[in-house]
Amino acid sequence: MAAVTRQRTGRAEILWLQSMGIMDAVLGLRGEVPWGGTQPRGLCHITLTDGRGEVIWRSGAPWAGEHPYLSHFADGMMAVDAAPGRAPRVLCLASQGGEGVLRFLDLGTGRMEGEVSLPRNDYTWVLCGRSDPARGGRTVVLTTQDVGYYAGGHGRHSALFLDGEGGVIREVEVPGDGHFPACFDADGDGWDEFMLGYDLFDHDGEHLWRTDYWRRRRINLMRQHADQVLIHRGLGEEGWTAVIPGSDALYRVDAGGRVLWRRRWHRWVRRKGVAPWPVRTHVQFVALGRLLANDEREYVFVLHNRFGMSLVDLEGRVVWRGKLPENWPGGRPACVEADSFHTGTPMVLWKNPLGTGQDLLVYNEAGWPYAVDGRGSRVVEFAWPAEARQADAFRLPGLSEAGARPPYRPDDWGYGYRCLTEDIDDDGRQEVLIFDRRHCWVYGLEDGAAR
Ligand SMILES: [Ca+2]
Ligand SMILES: [Ca+2]
Ligand SMILES: [Ca+2]
Repeated sequence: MAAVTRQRTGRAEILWLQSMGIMDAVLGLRGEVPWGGTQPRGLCHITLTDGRGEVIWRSGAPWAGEHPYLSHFADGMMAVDAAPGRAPRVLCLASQGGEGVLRFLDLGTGRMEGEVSLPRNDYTWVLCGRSDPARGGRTVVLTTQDVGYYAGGHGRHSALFLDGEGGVIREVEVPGDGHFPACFDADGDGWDEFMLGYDLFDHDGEHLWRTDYWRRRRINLMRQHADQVLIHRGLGEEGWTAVIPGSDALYRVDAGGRVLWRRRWHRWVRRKGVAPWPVRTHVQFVALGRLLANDEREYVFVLHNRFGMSLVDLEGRVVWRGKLPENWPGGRPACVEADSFHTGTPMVLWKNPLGTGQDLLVYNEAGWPYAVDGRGSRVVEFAWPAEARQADAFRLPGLSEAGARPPYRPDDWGYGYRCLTEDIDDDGRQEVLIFDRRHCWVYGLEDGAAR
């Protein structure tokens, strides 16, 4: 994963994490790699670079294996904390001998300042919020990713509330929590709250409320976990709402936990010789912004787990439905089947790149990224660099024959690309950073043309 910080010098710097991701990424493989145990454990290598890619420091040993390593969902395993009156630091989830740990590093030097043992090894997200802000206090919240469908899973979702030094405050059950929990000041008092799935928690882990729809219903962890909590504050509006892709439905929830609307979709399954039948789409991820030209309203772009995409307005009305195509200008690697990706962060918002007020979406789930508007029209293409070709570079042992699939998801082995949008040269306009495990390519717009 990669994360941008400005906490050290005020200028944009990028933290790069090499990690196995959740539970040492043994999920789905039942602890074994098919070619005989070359998958290492406990990889946690962090590099800080400046906006031009110059290395400032490195921490831990980089991956040095002959073959690619398996990494699953490391998207939220690192956070930066800049409490007033103290040096900024990096918080990172890792594992040590198969046990979960939380590490604290000095952001200035990369030096490890401390490490606390965790009761579990399936935490995937680290959040750091303000607690007792007058004294620079912090609450650290770790959430799990285990809903019982991975080998070795515990079958329940929980979150661990820690103080700023890693001391345990309490552990809470969060049955509907999936990915992308939110940390924000929900009531404007300067202390941060945490929305984990359909539940809002106070700074000390006290449960404040559950979204009303789920107060008297039982959440099916497979079908109804919240894959994302997107907190939205409208321009000039007081308060906030949450947009939650909840697996089989999309919700918009107000600041009191009331569902403003809930929308579901279906798609038709067609098999030879039988009548088509409908199944629910998996509402997996959303992005929110001013996504249409000459329209100041905001819209929600919905990804249905590669089965399609929708655009809805803030009232839940569908404006557009379609599907963004795959894009492999250098040729699709043989083992990557169309639609096989299922990345944690399939899309990022590109704020006002054209200077018109309209936002674009950089889509990175199906090959080389490109930028679209809210109706899926391709607006910006990023010039293809020859070194981005992955067909042979990522070949795995035993998979030399064309078309062979690697065990588990190809993107977990490094196929495909990830993206970030950030103003890394401080000129007031966001650049697009496209990266894989070897390279990062930076794109910007100058008078509407890629540079
Ligand atoms: Ca608060
Ligand atoms: Ca509070
Ligand atoms: Ca810039």
